[in-house]
Amino acid sequence: MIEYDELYKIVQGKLSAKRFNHTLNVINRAVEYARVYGVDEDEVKLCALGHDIAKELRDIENKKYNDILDDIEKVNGNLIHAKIGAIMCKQYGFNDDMINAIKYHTTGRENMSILEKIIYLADATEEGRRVGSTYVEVVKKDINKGMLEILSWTIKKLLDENKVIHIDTIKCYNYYILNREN
Ligand code: DGI
Ligand code: FE
Ligand code: FE
Repeated sequence: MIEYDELYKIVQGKLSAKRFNHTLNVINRAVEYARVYGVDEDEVKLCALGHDIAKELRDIENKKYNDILDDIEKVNGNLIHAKIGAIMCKQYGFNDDMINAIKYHTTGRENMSILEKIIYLADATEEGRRVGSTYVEVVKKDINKGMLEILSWTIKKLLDENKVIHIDTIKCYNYYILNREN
């Protein structure tokens, strides 16, 4: 697996200062959650560092990956980067759980691992996220409640903006509705 410092330089080289700063904020938030939930901090840090690696690829580079994208992903700039980022991180030696954390960090999915949830939630609740960051304490108290709150907020926003909703986003939301304890 790639060393943290090596990936740091690669990611820094691919992202604008603003997006890289977001990535650093996600690392900090993800480490906070990893400590609460007893998850391997080294894996969490690498995933957080790599999660948006493909966010600013040029269209021509994205085209190379057209075959692996579904119809919704092909037309939605926000969704493409997670799938392509997962492929790139596989090349850096990420294990399957880490690759899935990158792959599903935008939509979520049913039955996520604890690492997948931490990356999804750290991304949504880093300190630069005006609304998202208000959910930090909820996440630390009950990670599944945190997932439901963030998904519900995201889907409402997508509806308000008449955006396409990916099936994984819906499945993820339904999963937490059907499995909630109260
Ligand atoms: O890459 P980031 O901006 O850091 O964060 P992200 O990967 O979570 O992507 C953020 C955007 O993706 C956010 O504005 C919500 C949007 N998103 C999440 N699920 C869906 C979605 N957009 C569409 N169109 N459909 C979805 O199902
Ligand atoms: Fe992202
Ligand atoms: Fe992000």
